[in-house]
Amino acid sequence: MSEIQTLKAREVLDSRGNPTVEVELTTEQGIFRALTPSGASAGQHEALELRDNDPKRFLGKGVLKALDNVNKKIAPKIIGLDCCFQESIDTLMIKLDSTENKGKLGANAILPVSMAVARAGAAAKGLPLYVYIGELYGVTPHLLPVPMCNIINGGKHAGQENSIQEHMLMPTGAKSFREGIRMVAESYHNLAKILKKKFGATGILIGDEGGFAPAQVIDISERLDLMLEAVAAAGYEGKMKIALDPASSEFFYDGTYKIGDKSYSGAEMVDFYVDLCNRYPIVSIEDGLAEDDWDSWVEMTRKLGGKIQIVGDDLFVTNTKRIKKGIGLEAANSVLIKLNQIGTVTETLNAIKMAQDNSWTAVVSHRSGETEDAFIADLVVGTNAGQIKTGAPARSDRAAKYNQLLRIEEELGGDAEYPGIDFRDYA
Ligand code: 2PG
Ligand code: MG
Repeated sequence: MSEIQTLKAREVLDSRGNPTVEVELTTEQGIFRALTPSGASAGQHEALELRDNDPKRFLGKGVLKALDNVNKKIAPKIIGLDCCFQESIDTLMIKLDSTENKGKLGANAILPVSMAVARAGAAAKGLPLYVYIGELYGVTPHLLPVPMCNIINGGKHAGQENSIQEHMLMPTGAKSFREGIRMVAESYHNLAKILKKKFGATGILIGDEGGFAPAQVIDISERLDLMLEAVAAAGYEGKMKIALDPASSEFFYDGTYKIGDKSYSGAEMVDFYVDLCNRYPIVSIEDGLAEDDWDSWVEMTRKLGGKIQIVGDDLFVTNTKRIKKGIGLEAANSVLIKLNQIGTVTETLNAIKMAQDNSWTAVVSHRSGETEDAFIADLVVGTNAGQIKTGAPARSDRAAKYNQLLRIEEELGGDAEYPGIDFRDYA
């Protein structure tokens, strides 16, 4: 038994310079902190991120109400409880909130408490966080993830409208996570050289997730050609696959998708992806279709699901109700996992479990607004999920996760496994 002695929240900054919630919890083992990330292309069905909407502070983005909810509503209920009771503490907070979408307390108040409780629980048992998460989840962690590294940022993350959001490299030809990260970092630096040469200083401007955001390159084929040129220049031709997150809810208007100056119906979007997959080594497409365009999702999975991974992010929002619907409809074959879309560690583990129990993959993900908190690195290994999406191999908000994975791989030693090209077989 290790009692939660104190719990308090403070307002700190995220990677975009917006306020976010940090929680600090103490037990006899010490101080445990956790920070909440924040999305930009957030789905409509996500749990609520509570903002103050006071234009005098942080342009309305302050989180003082969320702090109050931690300090005055959650803390009195949680102090004195055993930090090893993750599920009952999460359930208690869900009940205390009592809404479907964490609408009263805010997911940004509940989640960091849930994460800090997990850290305290791990310390109480004397375990590294990923091993403790493995205990909660019911597996022995051994699988390092294949990273999806976003080296060209578009869409909202780059201040662009009607543009594909994420262009990612997956080092599937690596033998280990460490080697994979090196391959990606070297390709990233080669891309910088190519962009600088072509476009000068504006070619290497950076987007929210640390990837390059060259405003001159809007066409998807041109973007992918540049990426493959960088991969070849780094000497990794054939060893790297491509994953995309168009985040298409952002360019979906009344039944029509708009990319650049072109318009597409749902069926035409699917054909657009079929054509791309015939021309490029694409192995995964996330949110190729909008968050409620279920019919087009079913069509895309029918046409491409045998060949590539079809990942639902805004479609599922880490919510088992929506994932269940997707499984029933065969609307995808993979779920993106974001802790703050649902708001507790327990519900996040349940979402991963539902995916894996149905032979779907689960891709653990960061948000575009991140912090130094690397919880998702432990989460992805703790569930043997096998894939992580956490931005470019640059900027400390992104590198923090990759660095924690390097530590975990080292610690696992001979027990560590890297799935490489077989990343979908581990579901
Ligand atoms: C996404 C995410 C993370 P955001 O769409 O998958 O890459 O972006 O956090 O802005 O929703
Ligand atoms: Mg997404």
